[in-house]
Amino acid sequence: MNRRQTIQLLSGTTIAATAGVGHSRLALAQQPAPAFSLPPLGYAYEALEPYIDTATMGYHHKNHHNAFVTILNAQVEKFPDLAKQPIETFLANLSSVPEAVRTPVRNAGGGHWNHTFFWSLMTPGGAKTPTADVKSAIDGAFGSVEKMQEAVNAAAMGRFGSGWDWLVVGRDKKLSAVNTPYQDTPHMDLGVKPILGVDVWEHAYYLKHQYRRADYLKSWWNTVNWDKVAENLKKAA
Ligand code: MN3
Repeated sequence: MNRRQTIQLLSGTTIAATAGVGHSRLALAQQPAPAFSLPPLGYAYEALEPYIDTATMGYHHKNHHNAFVTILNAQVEKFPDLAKQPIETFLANLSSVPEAVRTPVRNAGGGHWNHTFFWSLMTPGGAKTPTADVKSAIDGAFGSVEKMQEAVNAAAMGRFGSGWDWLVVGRDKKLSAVNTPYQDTPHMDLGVKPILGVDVWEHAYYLKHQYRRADYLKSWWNTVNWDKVAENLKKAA
């Protein structure tokens, strides 16, 4: 037995011992895990009632978001190098994504990022008002929290069809309200950093509010996780 064989034998033994048992476990361990996975919400589907209903949260997370994860993983299987960089990096540089998968990466990658961000921005029983740092940034840019909410709502109402609405830190470090079509993220064309975002696709509200996007937005503000917004602001500044 030469040195190389010894090393192989040793490492094989170690893997088998770590995995616990037999060859089937070992074979499974050799299959790489998918690059992206559906993140847990961190709260129950019913936790945001009465503002966001249980059925909407369930379908939205298990079906809509999960579909983006599945499609994104299928693209990464074709071009594994994609997963070697943070998702924000390739979303902000779509021209670097191989043309053969650019459109599904834009849609499914954007969808995965947007929804992951969105879930983290809602919480049951959170603070009803922004933290001091967030409030002072909002006051500086909009005049008041109410005016900021009006601006975000107006941007959302102005988005024809499906898309997202954002509070972002711009290149000038100031806050502004913007919207993006489809599953585009603010990193893509705008190159700005979002600290708050709301899904204004009809699937996000149709079961409870039908066509009334304004009613949904009014409800949605009650779910905002202001601690998370404060964390996002700190990171973006
Ligand atoms: Mn959605």
